[in-house]
Amino acid sequence: MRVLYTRDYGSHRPKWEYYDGQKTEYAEKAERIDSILSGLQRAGYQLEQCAIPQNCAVPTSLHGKRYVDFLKQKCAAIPVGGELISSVYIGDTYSPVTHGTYKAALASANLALFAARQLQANPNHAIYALCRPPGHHAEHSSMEGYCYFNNAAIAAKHLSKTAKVTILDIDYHHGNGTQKFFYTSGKVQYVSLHINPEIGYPYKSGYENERGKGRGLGKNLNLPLAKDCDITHYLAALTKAAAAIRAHQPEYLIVSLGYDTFVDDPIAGFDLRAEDYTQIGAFLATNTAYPTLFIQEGGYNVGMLGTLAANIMNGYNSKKKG
Ligand code: SP5
Ligand code: ZN
Repeated sequence: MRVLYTRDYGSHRPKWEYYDGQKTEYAEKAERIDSILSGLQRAGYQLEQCAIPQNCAVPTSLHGKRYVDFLKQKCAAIPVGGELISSVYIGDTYSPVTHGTYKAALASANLALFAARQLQANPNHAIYALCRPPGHHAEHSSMEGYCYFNNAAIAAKHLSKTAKVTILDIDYHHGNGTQKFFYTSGKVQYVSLHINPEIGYPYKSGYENERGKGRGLGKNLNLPLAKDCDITHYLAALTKAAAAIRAHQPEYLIVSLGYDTFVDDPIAGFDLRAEDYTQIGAFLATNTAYPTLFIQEGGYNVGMLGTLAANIMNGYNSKKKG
């Protein structure tokens, strides 16, 4: 298991988010990645810092050029400490634009792309890319839900030039952006476990009857789960996910990995315990044993993230062959 990160995650530090007229502390903190890095280091994993060049690839393979330019220009114009919370291309109240947002988002997207290339070069070594900001809510021309560029989708698009790919999304929230990008694709399958969107963010998508369209028909699988979902129900859903993935026969698996399924997550409502992540890791290594790229998405209990990350990776490595 290789662990890749870039230092640029720290340049995006919004202070506030807004919900139902209330201004609250921004949950998607830079310290999340600090916690994961130290948890993985404590557990004995080597951390590989990747230098992402300033002039790295702009993710116009998926996102609109005007959208990317908007983000770049707004970031350059906004003073340090400022936060733009509402404008065109800003899809909700969880995705403010700050001076350092473009730098961090671009590095996060490029880390995902770099990690995908590394996996192609050496498919036997699973990779965990500590992307921040996260990506799965970001759409073609819309920043949403703490997400600016869709890191997992960018990696999947690259890998799918030569291979069939599955994205398994185990963040607490449905990845509306990722689903949308590949909704008509027969090559990239999207499978997601998440809170029932009737009661949880992003509300607008993630329903069971969204099964894909055209060539993508049958390649989109949503497994919405009830509030307080525990490990028994979670593993039952993962078993359905694994069967669907086997039917697609992917050459690569991308796991959109969120820890907001943890019982003490401050913004979510599942009932998974720290030790359950070891089981999830072991389950994935056993039942979805493809060349795998883990991409960091959500998870907001900063103090516990390091433990949860170490548990899932230890579980994975305990069962991984080769
Ligand atoms: C990547 C990711 O996990 N994005 C999640 C964005 C969802 N943010 C909305 C959370 C809504 C919280 N509602 C108020 C909770 C009060 N305790
Ligand atoms: Zn989430």
